Amino acid sequence: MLLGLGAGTVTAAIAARAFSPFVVVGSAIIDLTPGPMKEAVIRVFGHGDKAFLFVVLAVVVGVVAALAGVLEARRPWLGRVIVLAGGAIGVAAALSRADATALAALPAVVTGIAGAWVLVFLIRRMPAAVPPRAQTSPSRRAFLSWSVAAAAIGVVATIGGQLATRTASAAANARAAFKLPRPAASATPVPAAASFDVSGITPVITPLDKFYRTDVELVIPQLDPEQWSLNVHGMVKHPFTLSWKELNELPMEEHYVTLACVSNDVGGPLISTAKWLGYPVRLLLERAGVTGDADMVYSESFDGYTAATPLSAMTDPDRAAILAIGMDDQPLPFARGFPARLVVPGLYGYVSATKWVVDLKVTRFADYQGYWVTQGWAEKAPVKQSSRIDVPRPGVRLGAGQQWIAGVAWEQHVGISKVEVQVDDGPWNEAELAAAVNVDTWVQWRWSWHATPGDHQLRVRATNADGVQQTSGVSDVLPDGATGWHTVEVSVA
Ligand SMILES: Nc1nc2c(c(=O)[nH]1)N[C@H]1C(S)=C(S)[C@@H](COP(=O)(O)O)O[C@H]1N2
Ligand SMILES: [Mo]
Repeated sequence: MLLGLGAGTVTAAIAARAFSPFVVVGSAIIDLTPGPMKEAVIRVFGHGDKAFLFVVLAVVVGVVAALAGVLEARRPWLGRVIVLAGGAIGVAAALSRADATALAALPAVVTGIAGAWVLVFLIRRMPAAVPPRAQTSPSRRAFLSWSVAAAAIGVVATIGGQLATRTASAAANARAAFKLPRPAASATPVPAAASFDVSGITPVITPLDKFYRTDVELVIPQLDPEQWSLNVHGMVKHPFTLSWKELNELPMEEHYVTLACVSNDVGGPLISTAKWLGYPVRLLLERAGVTGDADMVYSESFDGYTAATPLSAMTDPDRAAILAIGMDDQPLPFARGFPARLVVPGLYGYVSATKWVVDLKVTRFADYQGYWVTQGWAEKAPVKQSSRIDVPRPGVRLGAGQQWIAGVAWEQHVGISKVEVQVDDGPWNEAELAAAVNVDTWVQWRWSWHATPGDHQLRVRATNADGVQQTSGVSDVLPDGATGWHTVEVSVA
């Protein structure tokens, strides 16, 4: 039983923090306990009320476990059924929580299965009958050793899992209590003219829950900001470590920046825009004093994920490369790198946007490679000029007559000056461009099409602020980003 609970607690720490078997069953008991009884317990035990509950639970679990062992030894199956029924109670308790997630029941399932399995394992190793005068027969000793080992592993796993969960909730509490500092330099507000009133068009600022996400972390890390610090070192005169408190006392800047993933296909969804709050990396590097022939900043997350960013992009006073702590007026969500991440306009995320960043090393491209570069992606990866049709959606049936063709176009840090739309093999038509928020964000466009019955191909291309037209040449996302003109097929009735 201890081993089952340990396995369940570790599962909870990894996959469903709030749903460790003890916690869900305990919470359900609290919910089911009549009010007067609850008050009596609190009166007697005060702040020890939860401890009292857990002691009672532990005793009940111990008695049930002993019973299951005795029964399983006599009648195989019966003990297992009892253990699995215990797991089922845990599942029911987990699913009854208001905040139950898809994985909420998993720790209890693991508890039941691991408990039943170890029960069978031990019973199989139990000596058939203990001769009265041979108390220390080898099989008896082996059985006791296995039992003690299972119990010990269970206790260690339970305590370890519980501690891991506690640390995680310290991070959640810290994030909930954290008030973003007011920006010393606010972003220019998004002009009304940046958004077209076209149904289905991509909003110019992406709602937080719609922002694309890519990372290699299996479980969303929850770092406690009090434990966080940023180490700035390498080819610098004055290496230093920045604490969370120090970071928050620095004057923060707000910037609207579009972030793009190199894995985004032409027309794909892996690109989004947010308002970021952070401190310029350039000023951190100034404080450190870059020396020698450094040409790269090697950023590392707490778990060893890395990115190599050109030093010039980090030190350019005209490029808002920031150590971000806020996203759309909120502390960074955990999935976005809380407490801090990098945002560098104009570079694909894999060479710039390290989340949960804890280390900046000034170095040389010749000496280090970022995580994805070792997997065959390009060393230098500026975001490629592109445009996307969002309206109409591919394959839809439209009515004949006036229809909007609309979408977004971007070349971060350069800007877009023109978007054109082509229907089938017809002429290119200049679309209307919405106001740009700034050169680091995408821009909306729309063109009013007189749709005629039949099947049609719609195609889009952009021209950047330097007059360079988006290439029609098709290239794959590997190694440094996709190119080509986004084409959508629709039929008009
Ligand atoms: N620690 C860490 N940071 C990371 C990644 C990662 O896997 N781990 N992925 C990068 C990639 S490939 C991209 S495109 C961006 C995506 O940021 P987002 O998930 O906030 O959209 O984060 C970057 N930062
Ligand atoms: Mo990415």
